[in-house]
Amino acid sequence: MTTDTRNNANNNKNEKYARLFFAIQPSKKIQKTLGQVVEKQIQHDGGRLIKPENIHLTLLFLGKTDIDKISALKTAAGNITAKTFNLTIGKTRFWKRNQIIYAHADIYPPELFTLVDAIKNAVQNAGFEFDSRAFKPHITLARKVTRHTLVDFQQPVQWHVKEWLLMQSRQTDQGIRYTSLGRWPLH
Ligand code: 2AM
Repeated sequence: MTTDTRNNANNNKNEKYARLFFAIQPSKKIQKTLGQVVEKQIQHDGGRLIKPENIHLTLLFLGKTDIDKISALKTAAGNITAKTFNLTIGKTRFWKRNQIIYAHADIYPPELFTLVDAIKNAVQNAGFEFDSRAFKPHITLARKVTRHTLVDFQQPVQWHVKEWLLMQSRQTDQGIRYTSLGRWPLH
């Protein structure tokens, strides 16, 4: 495991809780490409684009977590071994109820679901609670969207996923900011 100490949630002694989730995050290049996919559409139809640096796929949302428990969470996560996998992202979809546009992979391979199950088991065994709703992989590109024209990428994006992260979400003056508290390689 590598710990991103720069962004350690314990740095700020005034914070007792952190809003956490596990995720995979593509390279800056892929984030930029995905960020541009619905840019024009949002300018035309309305909605709020996700900043490219915030583009990710959530594996497990934990929500409000006591910061004193983060090291136990990282220890549990560090015991997981899982395999690398590839995602080919070739289209967008509209999730009407959530009012989001998200990028969608043609196939979500079994390794992704195995990783999510391993994270769920590990954090549950370590005494953490989380929403038990079924995992529905998606990469949110825009929020507060009320209509959408589906985009088929001319050239699908190839994402080789080789690590996963523990992320903290913070509301800042500049909007939502995600920082990584830990990252673990896939093998
Ligand atoms: P979304 O993109 O579909 O909104 C950080 O907030 C990440 O956690 C986002 O990817 C978000 O998914 C997800 N998230 C936020 N609240 C959640 C919840 N209550 N249950 C599951 N995932 C959530």
